[in-house]
Amino acid sequence: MLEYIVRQFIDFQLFVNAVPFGVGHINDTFKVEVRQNDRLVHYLLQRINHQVFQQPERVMENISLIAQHLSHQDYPLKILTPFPLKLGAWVHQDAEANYWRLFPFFENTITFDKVESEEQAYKAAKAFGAFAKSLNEVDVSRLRATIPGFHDGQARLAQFKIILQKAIPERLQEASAEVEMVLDNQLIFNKIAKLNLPLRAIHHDTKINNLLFDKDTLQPVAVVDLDTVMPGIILSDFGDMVRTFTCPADEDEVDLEKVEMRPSYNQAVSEGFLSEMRTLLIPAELENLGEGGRWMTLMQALRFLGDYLMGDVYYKTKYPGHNLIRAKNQLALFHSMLRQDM
Ligand code: GN1
Ligand code: MG
Repeated sequence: MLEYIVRQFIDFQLFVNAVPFGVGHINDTFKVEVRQNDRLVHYLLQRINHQVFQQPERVMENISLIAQHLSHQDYPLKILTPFPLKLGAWVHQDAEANYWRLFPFFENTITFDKVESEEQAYKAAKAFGAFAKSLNEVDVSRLRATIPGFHDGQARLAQFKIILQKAIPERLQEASAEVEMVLDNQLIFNKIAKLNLPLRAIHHDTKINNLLFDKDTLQPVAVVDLDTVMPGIILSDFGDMVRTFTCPADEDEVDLEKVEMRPSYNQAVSEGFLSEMRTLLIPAELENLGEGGRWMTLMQALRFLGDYLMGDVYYKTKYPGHNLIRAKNQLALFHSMLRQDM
C-alpha cells in the first residue's frame, strides 16, 4: 500500500522498503527507499494525523508558502519543500481517509532529543533564529491557523478547566497535586496575553529534535516539522527552545532530580537566537523573552496533564501513565525555572 501511495507523488523503478522513522508524538513517519534512475534514493513519507490537523490541505499550503518564501531569502539551511502529487494537490487521501505527503529525505543527518553542550544549544538557537529572521517579511495574514488557539494559553487554561469536569475520576484523583500546581500558576497565561505582542510567522514547535544536524560536522542542516508554522508570538519559539534545550533529561524522564533548567544553557539559547533576531524584535518582545520558557513549559505541562485526564486521546503514549509522567516532568522543569532568574 505504501508503494502505491509513493507512486502518486513520484515515479521509480523499484520500491525497496519503508521503515518507521523518528519520535514525533503526532504524525506517522516512514523512511522510504526506492530505486530511481538506477540509484537508491530515500524519501520521507508521512501520514498526517488529521484528528490533530483537521485540514491537512491548509497545513500543506502554509508549508509550501513558507518553503517558497525561504527559497527567496538568504537562508543558510536546507528547506523542507514537499513534493506535489502528480495530479497536483499536496496530500494523497487513501481509502481509509488517511492523508499522506512526501518530503525529500536529508541524508547524513541526525536529531537529538536532548542538547549535549552549551555550544550545541547556541548553534541550534541560532538556526531557529535564522529561520525566524528569514520569515520576518512573511505577510502573516496569508498563513492559516493549522490548529486554532494552538499556543493561546488562556484558551488552553479554559479548556483545562472544562476537562477537570469531565476527567476520568481515578486519574483526576491520582493527579490532584499536579492539577493544583497548574492552577496555582495560571496567572502567567493572563500575563502573557496582556502583553499583546505582535503576530509573526512562528514555528510553534522549536524542540531540539525538530532540527536536523549533519552527522559528521554536527552543524544544523534543516528546520523540520513545519506543520504548526502559523501566526503567533515570538515567546512561543524562544520559550520552547528554553524548555527543550536547557534540561539535561528527556521530556518523560521519571527521575525528577534530573529535571532542571541549566542557566548556562539558557544563556546560550538567548545568545544564539538573538544573534539573528535582536534587531528585529521590539522592546516589549525583548523585555519579556525570558518569561517565554516558563510560559511554554507550564502550557506543555497543562497539555500533557489534560490529555492524561481525558484518557490519552491526543499524544501518542507508550504506557498508561505516560502523559502523567510527562506532566510531572514539565512541572518539575517549570519549578526549576521559577527558582532562577531568566
Ligand atoms: C508535539 O509531534 P511532536 O513531538 O513534534 C506537539 C507539540 C508539543 C510536543 C511535546 C501538533 O510535537 O506542540 O510541544 O509534542 N505538536 C502538536 O513534545 O501538538
Ligand atoms: Mg517533531
